[in-house]
Amino acid sequence: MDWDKFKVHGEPLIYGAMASIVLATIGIIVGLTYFKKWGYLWREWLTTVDHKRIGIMYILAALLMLFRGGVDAIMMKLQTAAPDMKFLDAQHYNEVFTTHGLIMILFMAMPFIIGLMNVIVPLQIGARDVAFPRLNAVSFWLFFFGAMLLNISFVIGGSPDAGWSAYFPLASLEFSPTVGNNYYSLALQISGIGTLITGVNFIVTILKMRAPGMKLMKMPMFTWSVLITNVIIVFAFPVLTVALALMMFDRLFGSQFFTMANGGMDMLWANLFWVWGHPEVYIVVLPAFGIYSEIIATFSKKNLYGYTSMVFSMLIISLLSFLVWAHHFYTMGQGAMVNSFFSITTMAIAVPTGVKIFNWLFTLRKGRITFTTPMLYTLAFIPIFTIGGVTGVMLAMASADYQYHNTMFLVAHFHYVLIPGAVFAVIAGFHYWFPKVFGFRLNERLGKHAFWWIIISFNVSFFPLFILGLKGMTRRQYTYSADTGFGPLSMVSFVGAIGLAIGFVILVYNIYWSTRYEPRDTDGDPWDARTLEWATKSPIPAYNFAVVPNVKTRDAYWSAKQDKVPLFEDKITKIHMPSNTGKPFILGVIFFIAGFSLVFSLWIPAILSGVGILIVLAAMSFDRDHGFYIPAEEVIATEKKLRGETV
Ligand code: HEM
Ligand SMILES: [Cu+2]
Repeated sequence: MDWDKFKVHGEPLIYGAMASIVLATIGIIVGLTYFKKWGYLWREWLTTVDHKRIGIMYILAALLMLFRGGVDAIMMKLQTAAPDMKFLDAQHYNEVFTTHGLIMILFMAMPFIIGLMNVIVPLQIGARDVAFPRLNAVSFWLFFFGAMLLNISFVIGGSPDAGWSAYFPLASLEFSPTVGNNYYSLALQISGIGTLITGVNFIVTILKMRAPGMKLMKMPMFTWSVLITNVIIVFAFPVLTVALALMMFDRLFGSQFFTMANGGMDMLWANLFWVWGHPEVYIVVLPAFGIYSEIIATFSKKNLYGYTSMVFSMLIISLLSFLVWAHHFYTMGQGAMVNSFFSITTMAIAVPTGVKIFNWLFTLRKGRITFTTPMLYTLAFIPIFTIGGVTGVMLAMASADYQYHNTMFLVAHFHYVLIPGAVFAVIAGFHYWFPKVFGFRLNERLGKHAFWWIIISFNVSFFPLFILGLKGMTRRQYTYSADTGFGPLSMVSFVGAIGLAIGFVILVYNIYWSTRYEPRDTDGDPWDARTLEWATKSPIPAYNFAVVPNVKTRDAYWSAKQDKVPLFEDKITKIHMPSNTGKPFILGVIFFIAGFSLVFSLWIPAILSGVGILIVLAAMSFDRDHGFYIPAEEVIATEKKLRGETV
């Protein structure tokens, strides 16, 4: 066997990363053993099927990935801060922007959103869990081990280096001979299957598990956005699955789907990738719209303006998102007719998006606004996202795109869309729903500090890129000479990135500080909010609602508080719960081993783990465990305790 394939040579950076991974692993193992936490970890977390805990694990993993993607970003900014920097070489710069893009979108933004929807959606619709709790655990572990597979590429074998879009022929064996793009095809495949399962699970959950009386048009806006998002997932992800499978065949078994010779078509990859890739952007942005809608309504103390048009504009956006993919390669010679078509569809998306922006503004109008941290992020989102949107319309014009294409202008544009449109949203949602999950708020003063650092630094870091792009600085360019004149603005951009990092550090510090010092609130409704998730106590009991709520209006909890519409009318009875299971975790581990073996073409372990996967799946199918009941007396006791009464 050729051991050399596993090694990554060269840089102190990589040896540093290897050493810290080993140290962190040893640290975790020693810590768990010392505090005797292995059993707790296994029983309460690794085997859990509770949507709230699965959601928390998604969010923790996403925060970890935000750190990793952020370190990648800082490294790139440092390398391009001044002319002729020697911090990263060309190969490493390629690897770093590739993993940065992949991690930020697939392993940070999307799981963060999926984490929030796991925690919140069942509560918002008055359900006790998702439709298929065990499948939900499968989704999480496939996502998690897929993410881990991509992450180890940095220290074992080398990372993918052909951009997050992995265009062929660049990503083919011929031009990218390291195992990096094998990792790409397998890590994304494994976590992508997890996401696809999530899609099915949440569509069924939202369509079938709503509390009695909650008609579709009475659903909270976040739930609507999640429903539409999961429909997009179910249509978009199979395309990725197929594209990645073909990529794997090309790279591992010598097929010629995307090669330039023997009848292969490199543009087939670009098309398949963006047929998934563009809807993917909406998969992270639509739930963000949902989060902002909830926050704006809550902190303006008003009904959301234009509910119906909000729903319809999301439906139209989801449809259009599948009709715009070729705007990513206007310059690849597809002709004026095709470019015009995609130009028009792309610009059309601005219309429903504009409808939403105006609806938010009208909701704010004459509202009694409170400037909490989540509300501040929401208010900052509106103008910043609009800059992202307007530059998007500029890029949508095919002929003008010949100028913008592959420049820093594009990089500025999509960060102006994705950071307010996904990152600010998950941070806002995180601050907003944190007290629901943990029973205390994040500190507002620290929260606002972090907010100002993040918002100002974001603009300092990314606005200069618009100018640099128009001056001709290309993206994915690892260095430049002083006479290009790119130096000063690149330095400004680097300083902004450092400011962003400081903002995130304050945010994380806030979590630590608040855990220790913030006063606990057991009331469960600290913001005087509107939707059903606030009708349970905090922290939320395992069964969510002792009695299933009866919904009569939109924002049911608000009308229960304002107009004394009764919400919980039934008697407490025994509650059915699913039992925990270790199989999804084991499945994830075996998928990881299978993926790793395939990356290095180790056929025997690959086949064995393939058989292992089938065995676990069979075991899951024949599982006769139908869950258990919590007796009514126990529910009553828990409820009393949560209300602070003695039992
Ligand atoms: C937190 C601050 C961030 C900074 C400082 C940052 C910085 C950068 C830089 C320097 C590049 C490479 C530009 C180039 O040379 O082509 C880049 C690319 C990229 N970033 Fe970010 N980024 C940040 C956050 C994000 C987030 C939150 C996302 C997505 C949700 C994201 C998605 C991407 C993508 C998709 C690419 C393109 C990768 C490629 O060319 O293959 N970034 N970013
Ligand atoms: Cu697109």
